Amino acid sequence: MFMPTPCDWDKRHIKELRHLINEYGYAYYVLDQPLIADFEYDQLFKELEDLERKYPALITPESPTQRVGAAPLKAFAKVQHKIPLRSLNNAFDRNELERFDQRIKEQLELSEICYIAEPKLDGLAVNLCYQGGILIQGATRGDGQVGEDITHNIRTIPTIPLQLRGENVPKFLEVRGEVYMPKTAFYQLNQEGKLKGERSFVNPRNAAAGSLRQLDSKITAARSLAIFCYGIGEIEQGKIPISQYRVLIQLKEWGFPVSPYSQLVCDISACWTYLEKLLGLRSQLPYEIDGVVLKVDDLTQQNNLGFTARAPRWAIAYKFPAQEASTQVLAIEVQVGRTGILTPVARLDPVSVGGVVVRNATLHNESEVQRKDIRVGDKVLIRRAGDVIPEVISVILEYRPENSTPFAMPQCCPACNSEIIKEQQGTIARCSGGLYCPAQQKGTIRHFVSRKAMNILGLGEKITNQLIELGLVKNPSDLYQLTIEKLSALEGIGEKLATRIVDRIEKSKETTLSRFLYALGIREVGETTAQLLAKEFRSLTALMISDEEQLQKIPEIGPVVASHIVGFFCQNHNREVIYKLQGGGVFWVEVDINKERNPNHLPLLRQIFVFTGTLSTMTRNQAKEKIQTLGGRVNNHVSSKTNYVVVGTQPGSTLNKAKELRVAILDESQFQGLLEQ
Ligand code: I6G
Repeated sequence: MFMPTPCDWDKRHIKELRHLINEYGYAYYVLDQPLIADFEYDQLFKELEDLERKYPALITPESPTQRVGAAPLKAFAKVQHKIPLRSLNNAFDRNELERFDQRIKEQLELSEICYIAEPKLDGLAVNLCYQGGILIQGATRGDGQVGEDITHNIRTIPTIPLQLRGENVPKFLEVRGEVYMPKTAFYQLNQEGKLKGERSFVNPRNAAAGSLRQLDSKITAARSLAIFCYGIGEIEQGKIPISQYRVLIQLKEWGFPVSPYSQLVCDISACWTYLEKLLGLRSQLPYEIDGVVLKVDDLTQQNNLGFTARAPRWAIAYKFPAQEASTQVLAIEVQVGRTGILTPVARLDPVSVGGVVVRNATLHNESEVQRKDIRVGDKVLIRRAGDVIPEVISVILEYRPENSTPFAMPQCCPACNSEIIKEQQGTIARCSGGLYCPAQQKGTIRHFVSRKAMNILGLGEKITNQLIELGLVKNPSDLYQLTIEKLSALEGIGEKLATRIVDRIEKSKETTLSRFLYALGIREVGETTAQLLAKEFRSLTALMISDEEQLQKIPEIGPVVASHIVGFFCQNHNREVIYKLQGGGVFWVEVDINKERNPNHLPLLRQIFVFTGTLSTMTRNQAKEKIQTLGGRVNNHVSSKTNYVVVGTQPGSTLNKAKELRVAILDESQFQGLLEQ
């Protein structure tokens, strides 16, 4: 086979390309400050790949193109760690932290100690070895003395440097860190697994562990793993920093990602403040943390304190309340939602999870219950993460009662006895009763009066249920026929409250087209789609007479949403409700079409924005209004259709997702600049 010979220019160019790719990758992944546009980065990468394909003899293991290995391994080799990876002692309350501080002060005979507080990621400890600055080995912690060689998988994690940056490169170096899977990647992985009928991972930590223990590195490469590094093990012919704070700076200079939340705290009460702050942030972080690690900052002091057999004396892990707990399923009930979907819900023996008492957990749908084989009487592991509804992760089969039976969905709607129709290969069960079904009526009314819809405050669940059960309200238009007399006849409502509710119903009559469309509760038409439809059609009549083809001309509207919209307006009873609502006084101001359609007024026409984090110069609603007046839209979730993600302080997982999808990222001042332009 003909092998072209590289000239000096090719060799220099390959070196230069690798350097640039590493620099830009470091700025993007580690510093979070992209220096070039994504497509420019992709072009450089492709250019390097082309050259390496042309001159394979010039490929080196540390080249950024060489992260994913070719042949899968047969087994993992064992690795003896040069310096053991120890455990940490745990603390579960403030007292234990204070005792830790006291012990250290006594042992060092000092009255003041400076600590460094670092988030404790719920991931997997790994050890990375660098020889002459080149990554030569990555290993799991194992039992602390002997781990497994997972170098081929470690190399696929984009934020782990294959070659150290900077000046101070030791002859040999061990770096310790925690590999984790971001929450979004975890949910996506389980979602994809579910579609393929695979078992789901219990939590991001298990998913990260499963991904690192793959013999085929191509699988690991597809799993979006990341790392935060926190320590140095063995170091040969290199300068050892004088404090943990300096260790973190040095790690960053070598190119390792280091948690942005690490902080020096100079007494135990400052540590407590840090801890409470981080606990508050916990649900917004794009990855799971299970506590805070507190370390004596000064490395000489650390040396003087030394180790017990198991753990360093100079560090402690404060554990946050668990997000998982075990409890018993007392019953499985089936709820009927606004659109008739039946959802099985587990009623649980109340249990505290992360400081909150959990009584119910969603079981999603029949096939999910069958897949996990959850039965009444089972002891189950449940999980509560952030604002997400608690979920049953798995059944602890050892405790299953002998006489338990598998769960089966009811044959008829539990609220109205109507026939149940199965959709989407049987995964969705829907009541066919429509607005005849009281459960769907209740859901419809609750949605109609909700804050983002008609915003009728005071009409809570109890009152709505009574109104429906007494037959006073069957559909949203009946709300506008309510009087003070009718309302004050209900249980628990005096004349004062009735007057207030009637007043609020009256106020809700003046609304906007988008709110009204959202309030109608058309399937798949959420707040954003409703705003989109209002903007595109300007009038309700125009939308009501539109067909699926016309609707699908709007880029965000696909065939399913289009068919739900057309289907909704085709139904006589829906049209009747709309006319009655308008007859009852509901109105909105039509927009001046000519002004809005002039593209000079709409420089952000069809541009989709997503916000993450807190803006300092305006509220999100103010920003949203500005974007909308310039023709743009604001969505809640980032997707490949998003044009810009605007990042404020303490951004959430959206930022990572935006990076994954390579969506343009604006900080607040860039966003301001765009608006002013
Ligand atoms: O397992 C660990 C997680 C995080 C650690 C650790 C850490 O610091 C942020 N630090 C030490 C010293 C050890 N394990 C032993």
